[in-house]
Amino acid sequence: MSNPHHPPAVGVLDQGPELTFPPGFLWGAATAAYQIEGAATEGGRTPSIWDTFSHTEGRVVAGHTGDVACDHYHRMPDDVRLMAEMGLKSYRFSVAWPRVQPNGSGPANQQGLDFYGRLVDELLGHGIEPWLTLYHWDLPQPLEDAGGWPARDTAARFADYAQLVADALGDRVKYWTTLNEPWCSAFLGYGSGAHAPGRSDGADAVRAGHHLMLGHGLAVQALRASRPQAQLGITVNLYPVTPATDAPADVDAARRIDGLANRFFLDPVLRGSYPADLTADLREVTDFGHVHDGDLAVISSPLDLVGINYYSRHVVAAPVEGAEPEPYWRAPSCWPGSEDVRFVTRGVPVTDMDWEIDAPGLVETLRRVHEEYTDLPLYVTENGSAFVDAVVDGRVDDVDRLAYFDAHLRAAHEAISAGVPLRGYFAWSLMDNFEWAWGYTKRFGMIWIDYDTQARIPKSSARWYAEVIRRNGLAAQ
Ligand code: IFM
Repeated sequence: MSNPHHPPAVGVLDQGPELTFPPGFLWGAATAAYQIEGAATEGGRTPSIWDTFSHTEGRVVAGHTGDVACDHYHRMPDDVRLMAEMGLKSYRFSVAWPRVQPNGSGPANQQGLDFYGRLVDELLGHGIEPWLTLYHWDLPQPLEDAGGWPARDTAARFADYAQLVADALGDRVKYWTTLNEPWCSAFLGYGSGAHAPGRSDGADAVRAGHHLMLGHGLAVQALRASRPQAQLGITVNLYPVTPATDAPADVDAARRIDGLANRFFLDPVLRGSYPADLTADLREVTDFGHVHDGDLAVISSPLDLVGINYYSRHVVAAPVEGAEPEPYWRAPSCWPGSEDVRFVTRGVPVTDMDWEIDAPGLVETLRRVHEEYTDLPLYVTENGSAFVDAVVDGRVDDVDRLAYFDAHLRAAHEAISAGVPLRGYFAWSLMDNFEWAWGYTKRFGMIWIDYDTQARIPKSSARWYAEVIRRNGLAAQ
């Protein structure tokens, strides 16, 4: 086993004093529409940028697509039953924009809305709080054809779509996330091109990031007006960024990457401004002429909560001659204005994504957001790990994933003890699914999916998590 954190074995959680979480802590699991639903051409759904991208040769490992995925669209009641058996208090899912508003504009597609209506009712019927994400990367293809997120109009289209969803589901859904991980949509989608729509232009990536946040702000205003009881937030993927050494050049590299990865979104949304050092770093890339008067006031519209997705840490250094080729998320084109910063591998244990396992980084991240940015309730809206799993005698004993969750839940508890108003935690992911450019080759789920038969097998981590939820905590080590 490659993970140094050895949690108590499944079934022996009953010993020792408890690390108890606050009453009402929202224990959940998360998924996203394109990653699990399948039924890509059913019920009036039209193509998104991920349909186009995954059907383009060479974009996704082994030519995998989300056409069928976990077939959740047809198996939804069974999947909700599995959630209930785990004792989940909440389920975070996303709505596929092209399913409910084909082509990204115009009237709603009732069949699409009905699917999510049935999902919400099924969840509520099992006592599970629905947590709805409006945008988890599936932009309707016609909107991309009209310019995509680098085009300002896409922000207005997003707010219209948000309103359609709120009109249909706002009577039953309390928790709303506008965007999931806008860094990925902007910098992987339009910077490196590793994600859909696969474009690669630094200025477009920066514009996309701004218009995503503008769409978020417009959607918040629309939802706030029509659904005043709703709890509204955004989900950002954050990383502690550490310089490899104390050398000033390494410290400056960390400042730059922190600017692009974290502060690019945190500052506009929570402070209503772009950081001055970031705009200076991007001077060669864009003059920020796409930022109109009043945009930042819209972007910083008041929220009720902040969602944080945490997976790993970035360790960076000043450039050196002849640096090695980098994995996709370190590609220079992801980091306009900082292309020559070097990402450093420390040799600590990694997941199957090659992401360093760094649970203390979760404490750092949560404390930073609370101490530097906001008193709002925080939620870990995603945290999890890919590992290579195997079915042995009908069971999947995913000890590494279980250890990852265990270590990060201890970190979450530590953050709460340090005063962070952390109100919930969503494991990523409920089930194995389509891991974007990696297709089905990376497994993040607590539930194993057999993609040939669509059989589901709850892994050891699912049973362990069920026990954590039942006792609202873990045994202290
Ligand atoms: O699978 C993704 C998810 O869609 C967004 N957050 C990170 C996960 C793991 O890469």
